[in-house]
Amino acid sequence: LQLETDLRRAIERQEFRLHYQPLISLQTGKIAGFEALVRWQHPDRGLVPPNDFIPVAEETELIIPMGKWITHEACRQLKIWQEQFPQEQPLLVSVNLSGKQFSQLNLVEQIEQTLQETGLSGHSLKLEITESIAMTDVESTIALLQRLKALHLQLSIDDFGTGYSSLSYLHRFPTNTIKVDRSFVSRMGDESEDSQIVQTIILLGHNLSMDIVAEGVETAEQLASLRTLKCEYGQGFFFSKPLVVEAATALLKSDP
Ligand code: G
Ligand code: G
Ligand code: NA
Ligand code: MN
Repeated sequence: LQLETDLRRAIERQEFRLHYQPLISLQTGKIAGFEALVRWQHPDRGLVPPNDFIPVAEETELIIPMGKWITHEACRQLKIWQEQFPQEQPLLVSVNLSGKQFSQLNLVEQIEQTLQETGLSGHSLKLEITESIAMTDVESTIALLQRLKALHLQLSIDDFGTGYSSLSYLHRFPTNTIKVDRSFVSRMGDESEDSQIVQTIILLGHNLSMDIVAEGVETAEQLASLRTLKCEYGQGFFFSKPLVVEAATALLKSDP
């Protein structure tokens, strides 16, 4: 209950911060964009990680105003980076949606308004929903994803491989990207079962015309295997941990 009170106050006092983890194109080695990850700058407890407050924010529906702020802030910051670092393929930002947000009635209108207010193109915003959320009510998922697609957003299935996917539905999702869960990537190695799983997910995604993001890339060996498997993007500590804005800006400056 104390946490709930604190969370309410944190929204008013604007105590949330976004960290940005680079998304790397495995073909070029360049930064293609960032995943925005929320943290709570608590006055007494310091920087609180999302796993310590997102579940309570979900239960109390405080995730709705919080999520609105997160999307707005990520779009605002990305617009600044796009102007500072113009490139042929513009930088994109990826934002995580919780289950409660995904069933929020005015989600599409809210995102449309955020794009208008920040001047960011819908093409540059990617929304991540977990496989479990996507599969909860497949018909409403498809309907909602289609409405988001109409705003030109990019859509991603997060933590793929950890939930129950009905493959017969996957091809009906108008998603651009599958993110391979880091539990598979971290156990990749020569002839390991997990390498085969990653390979299978990549082939499946490509057959459905989706790009693949491998999360949790931590070693040069994992990177080499993923490149051999024609995985499009990678994210993970091998490239960079999530960064504060200033550090991400510095990284963009030094990106070849
Ligand atoms: O950043 P970190 O690895 O601590 O994130 C832990 C979990 O919190 C991840 O599952 C991540 O998806 C989730 N998370 C991080 N930022 C956000 C956010 O902005 N919104 C939601 N809904 N979840 C987030
Ligand atoms: O559930 P989700 O995929 O959104 O989780 C993102 C979280 O994963 C981030 O909070 C980040 O801190 C964490 N993360 C990112 N890269 C790595 C990595 O290479 N290894 C590990 N162990 N965690 C990572
Ligand atoms: Na994610
Ligand atoms: Mn994930």
